[in-house]
Amino acid sequence: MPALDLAAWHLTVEGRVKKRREWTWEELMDLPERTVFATVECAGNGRSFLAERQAGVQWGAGAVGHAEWTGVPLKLVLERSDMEPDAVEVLFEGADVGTEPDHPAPMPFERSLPLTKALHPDTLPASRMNGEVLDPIHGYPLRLFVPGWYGVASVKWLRRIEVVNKPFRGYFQSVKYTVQRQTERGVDTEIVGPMMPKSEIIRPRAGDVLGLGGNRFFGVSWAGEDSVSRVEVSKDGGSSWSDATLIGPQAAYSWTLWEYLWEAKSPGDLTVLVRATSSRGRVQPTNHDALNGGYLIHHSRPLHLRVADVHRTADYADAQTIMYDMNAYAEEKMRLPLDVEMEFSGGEGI
Ligand SMILES: Nc1nc2c(c(=O)[nH]1)N[C@H]1C(S)=C(S)[C@@H](COP(=O)(O)O)O[C@H]1N2
Ligand SMILES: [Mo]
Repeated sequence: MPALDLAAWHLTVEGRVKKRREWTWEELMDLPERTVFATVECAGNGRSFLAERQAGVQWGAGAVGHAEWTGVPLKLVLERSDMEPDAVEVLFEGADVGTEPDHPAPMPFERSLPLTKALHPDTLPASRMNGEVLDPIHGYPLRLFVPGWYGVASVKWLRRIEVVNKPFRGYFQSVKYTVQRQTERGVDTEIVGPMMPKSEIIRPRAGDVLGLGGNRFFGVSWAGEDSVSRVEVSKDGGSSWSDATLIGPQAAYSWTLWEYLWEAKSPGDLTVLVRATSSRGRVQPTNHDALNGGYLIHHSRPLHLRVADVHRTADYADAQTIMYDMNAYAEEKMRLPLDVEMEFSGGEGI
């Protein structure tokens, strides 16, 4: 994590541009800002749940979060440098330099974006998260923020932008952060980009025992650049599905809260799955696609529960109670720096 001093800091814009420029913090802050609400997930989130172990950090479910991001649209910054007509991508460099086990030579963290995404008005070099100056760990003073894309695209400690006229193939988008895709020509390699539709059940949790009568499930679903239009719950491992109720706003880039109320009539074991459908009709799959390797882990993960022969008395049909519980949950979790189940994988890299 580089320690950056704002007085000495500047942002260089160079490459295939007519006007190379070095922005000071004050100059950049003079441009109009924009605010975007977005959910961001690490492309390797959930890796520890895969049947076949994949190299990298063994994330549990928690490498995902939602925040309000504020910054100057990248488009405005690029416009002031006047890109050459042969520009095809924009490359972003962070100030952190390091090595990986399979890359012993020191390298900065670098990722590129296609022009369409780089010039989208919601793509921001962000200076604030939830209205506050970025924490050093989240990229102070400036990070690129690419809504709807896996976290790896959002380069922290941004210090240099280079407009390039051929596709960039750096370590973090050729050796790491790629998936395989079956095409007519054979198997192609694709760079990890937009986030896939996915859901997490917040309550109940694995191993919880439900009671006879009313039971409440709640969680979140997200769908990258799309909004979530539907969430379904299965209690029989995917044979039959019922609609959950979406709560609060359904917006592009943003996760949506949902709840599902269910009357348990008899005791027994349950395998619960949840699946999201995006506004563009993309549906969360039931199984992990092996071509994704250790990335894009977005299948419906089974939650095993038991219904015991006891009656629960809580009135789970009360919407106020549900919102109250969710708010209490958010309040409790919000300020924890690392609300994730995580285990380090010795020497395997990211
Ligand atoms: N400069 C830099 N930016 C980076 C990374 C990094 O290692 N260096 N990691 C990326 C990855 S893989 C993720 S998932 C997100 C994590 O963002 P967060 O630390 O703010 O949660 O930052 C991305 N941006
Ligand atoms: Mo990541």
